[in-house]
Parts: sequence; structure tokens; C-alpha cells
Amino acid sequence: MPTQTVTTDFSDYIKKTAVTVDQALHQFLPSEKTAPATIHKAMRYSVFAGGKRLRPVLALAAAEACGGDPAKAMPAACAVEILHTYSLVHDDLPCMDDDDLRRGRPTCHKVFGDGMAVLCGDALLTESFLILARTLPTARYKMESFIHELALTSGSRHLIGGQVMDLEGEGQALTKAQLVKIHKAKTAALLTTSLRLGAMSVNATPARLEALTTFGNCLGLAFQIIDDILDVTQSTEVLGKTAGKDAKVDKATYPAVVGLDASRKEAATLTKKALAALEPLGTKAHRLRELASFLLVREY
Ligand code: GRG
Repeated sequence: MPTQTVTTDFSDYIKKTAVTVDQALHQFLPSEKTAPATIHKAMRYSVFAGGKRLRPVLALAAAEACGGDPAKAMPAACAVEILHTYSLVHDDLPCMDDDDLRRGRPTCHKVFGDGMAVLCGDALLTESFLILARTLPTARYKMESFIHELALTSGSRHLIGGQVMDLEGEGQALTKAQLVKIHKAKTAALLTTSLRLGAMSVNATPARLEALTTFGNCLGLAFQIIDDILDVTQSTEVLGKTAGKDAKVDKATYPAVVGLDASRKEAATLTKKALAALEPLGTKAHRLRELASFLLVREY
């Protein structure tokens, strides 16, 4: 975390929230000893590999921004992190992005084998819904709304659809509009759903949910543009994943399509739009504001 741009208070908040999330994840996930042990070891290996926990933080901060108790959003926060981890495990497989390093450690299939990694991803995806089902329904949102939200985002219309467009786009000269479509589906959709599920867990009003959706769409696209930039400007050691991978496999990225400077400017403009969307939420959204500002200057 670049200390010059982050207050101690925000840095402490992120660290403390990540610890609380990890404690909940430990409770929710089956123990390593649960039979069959190998799959549960693989699941825990992948989940506790040191991710930034951005999606859970978004869910918990969204609950707070809506004036609710963040603790109520913990099942949703853990569900999105587990689902995100599944997507990373499958994305790293030899038949997808074929990567050896993730979160600073050998990827799941490198340690447990391809077959076990496929099953680990499948199990994490299923487990995320099991954990989400622990959410207590509210006056406005019944359990089916929570399930619908996560299923729609993780399915073929968004997350998987984005991966399909990504795979089919390799080696092709994509337009900016096509790239934006991929980034929205692969990245922005799950970040937005993290916010929405956190807010729904505390019975957010439709107006607040709408404001968070706009915030998430802008923030999610900015986050992926920064990710594309970091892929060309940072080292493998700092990122904890193979740097320069996108260019190597001839993948369309923001810097490749519009250049580095224009990419930085676009990320800044989107972050401004994201911050403007938070206005109706008032001071309770201060953690989301800090987070958006931090993500723009992040170094990994
Ligand atoms: C279902 C196989 C499959 C793929 C769906 C989400 C996705 C598409 C693939 C995962 C890899 C990828 C490049 C996703 C884009 C979003 C992104 C930048 C993920 C990395 O998120 P961070 O930086 O990761 O929050 P940590 O490790 O910190 O949690």
C-alpha cells in the first residue's frame, strides 16, 4: 500500500476488516480435515493465499454506507470472496490463462494438479451460495433476491460471458467498446454485486442501491483499467502474479488499445464519476470514498 497517499486510519480499517473477513472465512469454510481432505486443503490453500479482500471490504463498507450493521453483511462479503477465488483458480488453469503464480504463491493446479483445481473451483463456486444462504432476509430483500443477484453476475451473462469474450478476443484487434464490454462483465459486475449484496443485507432503500450500482460500475471499470496498467508497469514480485502476461498472450488491454496516458486519465475520470454517485449517501459512505481514491493510486 503506498503509504504517502493513505491515512493511517484508512490503512488500519483495511487491515482490521481483512482480519475480520478472514476469521469469518475460516468459520464458514469446511476444515482441512473434512473428508475428502484434499479438496478442502485446495480450497483453503486458494482462499487463504493473501488476496486483497477488496470485494468483502466493498460489501461491508456498502452496508455501513446504508446506515446498517456491517456484521449483517458478513455472509455476503465472504460469499463474493469465495466466488472470486473460484474464478481465479479456473482462470489460472492451463486451458485458460495458464498461470503458475497467483497471490504470490504457486497456483492451485501447480500444487494440487489440474483435475483437483477444476474441482476446487467448482466447490468454491457452490460453497459461495451455501455461505450466502446464511444471510438473514430483510423486509425488502428475500433470500431469492440474494441468490438471483449472485447467480446473475457469476453466470454466462456477466463473469463467464466476459471470460468467453476474453478467450475469443485473444490475438484479435479489439475496439475500445469491445474491451469495455469485457472489463464490465469480467470485473465490474462482481464488484458491483459485492456492494449491492452488502447493501441488501441491511435492507437498503432502492435509491441507495441504485447509487451504489452506479458507483460500482464506474469503480469496477476503473479498477480493471488500473489492473491493465499495473500489468505493464509493475514487477511480478510486487503483483504476486505474472507481470506482462496480457501482452505475452496478445490480449487486448486498455494501455494496448488507447495508450498508458489515456488509460490513466480514463481511470481518474471514472473514479470521479464513482465518487459523485456516492453523494446521496452522505458521510456514512466515507470508507467507500477512501477506497475509491486508494484504488486509483494502488501499486499492486
Ligand atoms: C470463471 C474462469 C472464470 C473466469 C471469469 C473473473 C475472471 C473471469 C477471471 C479471473 C482473472 C481476472 C483477470 C479477473 C479480472 C478481475 C481481476 C483484476 C481480478 C483480480 O482481482 P484482485 O486484484 O485479486 O482483487 P486478489 O488476489 O487481491 O483478490
